[in-house]
Amino acid sequence: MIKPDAVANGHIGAILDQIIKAGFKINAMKYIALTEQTAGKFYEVHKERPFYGELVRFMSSGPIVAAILEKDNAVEDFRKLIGATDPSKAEPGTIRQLFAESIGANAVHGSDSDENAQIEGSFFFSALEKF
Ligand code: FUP
Repeated sequence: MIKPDAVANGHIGAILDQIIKAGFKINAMKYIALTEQTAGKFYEVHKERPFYGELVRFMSSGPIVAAILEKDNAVEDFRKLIGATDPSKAEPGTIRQLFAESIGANAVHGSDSDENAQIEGSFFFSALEKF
C-alpha cells in the first residue's frame, strides 16, 4: 500500500518508479479510500496495540494505492526497499527515509510474510483483478 500521507504529498509516481526499478512486477493495483471499518479490519492484528485507533484514523484519512507485487524473495526485498517502520531509523535511499513523515504516517505498507501477503492481497483484490 501507498499510504494516505504519501498520496497526499504527491509521491505516488516516485514510489511506483522505485518499486518498478527494484524489479517488482505489478500483478494488481487500485486507487481507493478505506473507511474506518475497512482500515480497522485490515489492521486487526494490531487491535490491542496503543496506536491502533490513531492508525485506523490515519489509514482512512485519504485515498491509498493498494497493489500486489511479484518478485523472487518479494517480502524480504520489499521490506529492504521501504526501510524501517520509523523513518528516522530507515536506511538512506529507502522509500520511508525519502518519503515518510513519521512512524505512523510512514508512506508505505509491506506484507511481513508470504502468508500475510496472500491474505492482504485477497483483502483488496478478487481473482478477476489479479494478473
Ligand atoms: P511495518 O510492518 O513496518 O509496517 O510495521 P508494524 O507492522 O510494526 O506496524 C504497522 C503500522 O502501525 C505501521 F506502519 C505504523 C503503525 N505504528 C505506529 O503508528 N506506531 C508504532 O509504534 C508502531 C507502528
